Amino acid sequence: MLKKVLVGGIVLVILLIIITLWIIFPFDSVSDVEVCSCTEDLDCGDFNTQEDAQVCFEYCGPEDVHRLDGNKDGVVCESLE
Ligand SMILES: [Ca+2]
Repeated sequence: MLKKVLVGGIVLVILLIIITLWIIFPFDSVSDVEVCSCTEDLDCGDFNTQEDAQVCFEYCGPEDVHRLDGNKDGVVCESLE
């Protein structure tokens, strides 16, 4: 009887740990690969290609959080082309 309660308690603790981990690291964060940081201040120099900068701009959009599009034509970092 006591053994059953003990096993049940351990299973409950393990389940609680798994649920806690789910809350801290949700599954979608694994599949939702971060293209770039939208909070860090990035410049065109931080990207290897214009395409990379463009993808980041669209990912963080619609605001130009990194101010990569100086002339506001929707194309960022023309200098990298
Ligand atoms: Ca532009």
